[in-house]
Amino acid sequence: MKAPINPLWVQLRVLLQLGLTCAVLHPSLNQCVQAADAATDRGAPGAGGMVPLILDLPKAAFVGTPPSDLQTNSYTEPYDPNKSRPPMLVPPGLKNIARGSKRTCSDTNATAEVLAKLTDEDKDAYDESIIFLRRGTQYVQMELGNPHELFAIVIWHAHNMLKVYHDVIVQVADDPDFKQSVHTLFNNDQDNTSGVGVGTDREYFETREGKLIDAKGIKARYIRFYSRGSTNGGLNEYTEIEVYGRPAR
Ligand SMILES: [Ca+2]
Ligand SMILES: [Ca+2]
Repeated sequence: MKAPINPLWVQLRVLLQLGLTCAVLHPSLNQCVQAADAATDRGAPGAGGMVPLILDLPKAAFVGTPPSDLQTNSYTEPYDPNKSRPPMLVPPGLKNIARGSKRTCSDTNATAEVLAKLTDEDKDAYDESIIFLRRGTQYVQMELGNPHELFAIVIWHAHNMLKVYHDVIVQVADDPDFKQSVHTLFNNDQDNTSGVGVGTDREYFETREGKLIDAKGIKARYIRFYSRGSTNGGLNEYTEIEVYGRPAR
């Protein structure tokens, strides 16, 4: 004789099946994301000989949504994990010229060894992958040696949790003191608390995708990256910066 079916057991079995389905789906979803990343590698030249920018993205470090008490500004882009970034088209043959740059920083405690982590290709969200700079408005600066044409810049501050960085400003110039031919490529300091100028760009949540900035082929020898802490604290963090460009003709 069959034992009577316990309704609690039925509910438990449904939950277990759902859990298994998610466990099976999850790695396949991840593979889809990886496949989408790799697809850009095979991008064929499009109109005008431009090609999709190839980016090697780190693994996501978190899932979920921002806590309800996270203080953002009216000019912060809402967090949307389902929104994928469209590929950026760039001229073919660009290199990550940040790797060969000479790096300096407004925080004089940051040694050359520490600053080397900005371009060591480690973009993971582990503590040891992130460098920590002093509180307040700070910048890291790259000297490219000779003038270069810049097309794309990608910044990963820290994607170890959902946070929004303040006063993210990217400027280029022809001199190390940023007095000659200064151009602002990105500025989300809309209340000008860093005093570099009123920005018109939006704040954004840090993710594994980093922040991609279109530099539109501007010629420059120096690049400066500002920030002023995040929704998670006053310290300034960086994981990696990539700059795609080529020597100016
Ligand atoms: Ca790094
Ligand atoms: Ca600000």
